[in-house]
Amino acid sequence: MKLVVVGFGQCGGRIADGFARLNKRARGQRGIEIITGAFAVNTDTADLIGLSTIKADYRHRILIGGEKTRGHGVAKLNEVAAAIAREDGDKVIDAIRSTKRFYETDAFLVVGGSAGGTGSGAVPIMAQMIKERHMDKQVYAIIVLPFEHEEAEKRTIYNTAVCLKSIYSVADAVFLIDNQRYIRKDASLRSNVAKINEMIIEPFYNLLCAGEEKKTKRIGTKVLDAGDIIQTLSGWTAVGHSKSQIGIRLPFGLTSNFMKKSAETHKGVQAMDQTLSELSIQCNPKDAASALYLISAPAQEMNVDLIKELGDYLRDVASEAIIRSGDYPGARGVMNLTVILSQLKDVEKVREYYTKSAGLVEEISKMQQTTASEPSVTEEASKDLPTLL
Ligand SMILES: Nc1nc2c(ncn2[C@@H]2O[C@H](COP(=O)(O)OP(=O)(O)OP(=O)(O)O)[C@@H](O)[C@H]2O)c(=O)[nH]1
Ligand SMILES: [Mg+2]
Repeated sequence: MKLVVVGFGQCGGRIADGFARLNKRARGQRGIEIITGAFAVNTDTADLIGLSTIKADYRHRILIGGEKTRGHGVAKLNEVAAAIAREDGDKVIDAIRSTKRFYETDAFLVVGGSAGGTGSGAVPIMAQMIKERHMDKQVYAIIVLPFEHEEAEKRTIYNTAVCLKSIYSVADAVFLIDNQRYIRKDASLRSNVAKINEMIIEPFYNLLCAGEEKKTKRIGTKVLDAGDIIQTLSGWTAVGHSKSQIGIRLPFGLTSNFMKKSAETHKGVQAMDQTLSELSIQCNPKDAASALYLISAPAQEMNVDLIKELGDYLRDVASEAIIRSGDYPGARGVMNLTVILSQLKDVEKVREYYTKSAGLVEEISKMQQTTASEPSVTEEASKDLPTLL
C-alpha cells in the first residue's frame, strides 16, 4: 500500500518525517516504495527546520498562516489553526498534487497531536479539504493523544475533544495513539519522543510493504494488500505490533518435529497476547467490527498451524469482527506480528475526553472572548497616562 503522509504541527511533522525514513528503509532493504510523498505543515518555522528527512524545500515543509503568526505558531489555539488551514489549505493541496507518483497513491494519512494548536486544528480541516478534492481515495488520520501530565491543563482536554469529534466526522478511519501507553513500561521515554515516534510508526512497516513486494521469495501464501487494509479500516482504530525471536534452537532433548512445532505455535499465541496488550489505545477487542493481522517470519517457520492458532486466538477475543489476515515471509530468526482493530464502537478514553470537556466549553469560549476584546488589567491601570507614540 502506498500513502501520501502529511504531518501537521510539531508532533505530526516529526511522525511524517518518520514515515519518510520508513520509505527509505523499504527502498533500501526491500527495493519498494511505500510512501509516495511526505509533507510537514506548520505555523511555526523553527519546527519545520528541525526535521531531518522530509525534503527541505517550501513545497514539502510548508509554512501556513505566515502572515498571521509570523512563523511563531498558534500557541495552542486550535481554532486559530483551523482558520489558518481554511485560508491556506490550498497551498498544501497544490503541494500534495505535485507528488511525482501521485497517481500510484492508495490513500492519504494525515497526522497530528490533539492537544496542541496547529495539529489539533489543522488536521480535521485539511482532512476535509483532501477528501473533497480526492473522493476516490481514502483519508486516514493518526491522532496522538496527550501524556497524562499534560491533562491538568484545560486546553489539553478541550483541544483533544474538539479535534477528535471533528476528525472522526471527516476521516475514513482514525488511528488513536495514546502517548501515555508508550511510557507505561519505560518511564524514561517521557523525555524521548523520538523513540516513541519510532514505536508509533513501526507497525506500519510490514503492513505497507506486504502488498508491494515484487520478489517471489517474499510473497506470502496469503498476501495482505491495500484492498484488505482499506476494507478493514473505518472509524476508531487501534494498532499494535510485537517482535519476537523464532526458530531458535530448543534445549537438548526437545528436538522432535512435533515438539518443535508446538513450541513455535505457542510463540504465535504469545506474540498475539503481547500485541493485544500493547495496542496504541486501550480498548476492548470485542468492540471491534473489523480486524486484521499480519504475520511476518521466515517462510519455513510460518506453518499452517501457527497461522491457524493466530487466527483462532484473534477470533476468540474479537468475536464480533470480520477478520482479514496475511503472511509475509521475512528475515531469519524474527517474527513480527501486526494487529489492527477497527470500527471500534466504544473507546473509553475518547468518551472521557468528551465528558470532561463538556463543562469546559463555556469557560474556554469566555477566555477566547476575553483575550480578543478586553484590555488586560495591567493596561487598564495605565489608562490615564500619556503615551509617547
Ligand atoms: N508522540 C509524540 N507526541 C508529541 C510529539 N511532539 C509533541 N507531541 C505531543 O503532541 C501534542 C501537541 O503538541 P505539538 O505537536 O507540539 O503542538 P502543535 O501542533 O505544534 O501546536 P502549537 O505548537 O500549539 O501550534 C502534545 O500532547 C505533545 O505531548 C512527538 O514528536 N511525538
Ligand atoms: Mg508547534
